[in-house]
Amino acid sequence: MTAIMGIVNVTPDSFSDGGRFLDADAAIARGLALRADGATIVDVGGESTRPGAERVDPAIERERVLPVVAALAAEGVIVSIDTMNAATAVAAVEAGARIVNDVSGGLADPGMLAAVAATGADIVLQHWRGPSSDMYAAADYRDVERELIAELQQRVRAAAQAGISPDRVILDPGIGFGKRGGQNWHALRALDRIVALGPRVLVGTSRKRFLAEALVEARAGEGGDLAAVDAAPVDDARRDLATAVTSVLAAQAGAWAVRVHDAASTRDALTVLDRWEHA
Ligand code: PMM
Repeated sequence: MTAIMGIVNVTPDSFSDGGRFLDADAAIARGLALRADGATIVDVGGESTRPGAERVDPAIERERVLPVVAALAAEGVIVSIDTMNAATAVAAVEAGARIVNDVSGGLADPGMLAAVAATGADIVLQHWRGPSSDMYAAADYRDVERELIAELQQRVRAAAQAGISPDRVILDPGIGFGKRGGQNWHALRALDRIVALGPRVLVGTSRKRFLAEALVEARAGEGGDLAAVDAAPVDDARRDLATAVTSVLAAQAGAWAVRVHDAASTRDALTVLDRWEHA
């Protein structure tokens, strides 16, 4: 069955949990609660990648994440570290993380791939075209699906050159990263072809803006007011329901894991899929 990666953002400005888990103890408790709800992996991040976000000092990032990584790993949780900094990745693996989740696919820090190669950890290579501070500047595609696949293949080759074999690689289409609303649906349509590349595939749609936009558009009808997404935010319950549906679709396309804020709703949805497929 497709695995669930639960999200613990240890940041003051994350768009999804608004800094509620800044305190290390609260973040650890959140990680354990995610496991109880069905997450077999917990992804710990100390730097927001929200569109428009500025970079965080790597020392502050490490201060935020390392106690959480160490405590969750000591509890037997499979921890992944969400970072674009090689030094943070290495320190987190030393603290017990088994997966490095680099949303830049090794592009933000030129030392990342070699550093991870030496640790023996697995690495998530996400599709990325530039920093969050200028996220949509690169959202210019002729053919989203074709370009996405070519750029992911390029990252697999770069990882191999740095000494990371494809069986240690997890590919991610980078939903919301350098992609506007509709482009995200095209990226998801390419999932089965991304799966066919060989490495495991992770998909992160959880609570993202393109889902909220779709829900608002559907209610407003054609020509609906997209500014309404900001004016009357789609609440987390509705976003989690939409996320659970995308989790099922990703699982059907062959995804190895889905990255979510609410593990319980996605676990229920994946359980229904499992019964459907194995009746
Ligand atoms: N999305 C976010 C952060 N990290 N990592 C991976 N591998 N895939 C994603 O889609 C992804 C990520 C942004 O979402 P958040 O701030 O709600 O965690």
